[in-house]
Amino acid sequence: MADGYARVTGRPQAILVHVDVSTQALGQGIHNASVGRVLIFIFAVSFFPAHGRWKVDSYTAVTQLVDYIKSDVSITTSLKDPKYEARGVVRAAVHKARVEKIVSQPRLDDGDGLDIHNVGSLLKTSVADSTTFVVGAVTLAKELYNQLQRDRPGSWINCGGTGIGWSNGAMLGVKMALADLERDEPHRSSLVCQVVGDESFMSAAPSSALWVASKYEIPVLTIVLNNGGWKAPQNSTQLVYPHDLNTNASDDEINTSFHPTPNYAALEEAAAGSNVGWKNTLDNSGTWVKGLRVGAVGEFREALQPANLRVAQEGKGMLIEVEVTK
Ligand SMILES: Cc1ncc(C[n+]2csc(CCOP(=O)(O)OP(=O)(O)O)c2C)c(N)n1
Ligand SMILES: [Mg+2]
Repeated sequence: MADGYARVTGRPQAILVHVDVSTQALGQGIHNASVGRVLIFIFAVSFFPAHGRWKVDSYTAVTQLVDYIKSDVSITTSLKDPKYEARGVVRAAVHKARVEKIVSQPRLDDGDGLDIHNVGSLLKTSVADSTTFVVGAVTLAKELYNQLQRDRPGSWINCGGTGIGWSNGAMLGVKMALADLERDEPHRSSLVCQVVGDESFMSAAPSSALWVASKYEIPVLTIVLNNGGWKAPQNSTQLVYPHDLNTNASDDEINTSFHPTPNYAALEEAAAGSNVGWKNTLDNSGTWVKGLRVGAVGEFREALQPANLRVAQEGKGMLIEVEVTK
């Protein structure tokens, strides 16, 4: 954007980016701007001071910690103190209460809106346990995770860092990898379901990923969580400025709104070369992909049935845009 602005006006625009992921995402733009001798001010910012940083996957970290605890006599002796057993009992009770609360959150009458508890609960009960979720759900990820209650390792795949726009491509790789692994098991074909925030979806050239899916017939189900744009920056700003103007600012005022929102369902079909928008017909029964928009529990429930059939059994593509309520 700043590049195009400067080319027309000759004046530089300023852009603010996070260090790390966003500066990496800028790479190609910086190259183009520098070769084109275009003026741009780039401010790379980070708010995360740290005493140290280590890279390790959670399984390895927990295993190392447990091994260390078990092998250290002074720790194992202290752990025999009854206060730790009492603490264990309390923790078990807290966990039970937490799970009960999660289960009590969805409101699943047909006319109810689609908050993230409802979305997660409907997904959990509508798709097979063998489903692999590829997730780029940002502010909605925690509640989604709580509702889905995945207990099979590898059935919830999230990007390692904080860079958005990872899941459109990743879901295709996940599906292709699973298809390879399942090649000798003719009756198994796991559903791969991408659940992605609207901006995370848009920021990663969705038309390319969706076109690749249709071209090479990689059957995936995409759920776009349309919550009107970016929510994460508003949340982060409030953590830094809990009492300032931002607290009552609308999404439009802080420039994070996606209204009017794109038509994600049509985008899915258009990317795969359907006639949507070209011919005055909504009949796309013959196309490889299908896009739908849902705004209530009953509609989502209804959409998930053909989604399962289409993607898991017929091996075709589908996208469901969910209008998420708070
Ligand atoms: C490559 C990259 N660019 C920018 C950001 C900064 N960023 C973090 S979350 C976010 C918005 C995400 O929006 P959406 O996917 O709709 O999720 P929501 O916040 O609505 O839950 C942005 C722009 C980032 N993390 N990674
Ligand atoms: Mg969003």
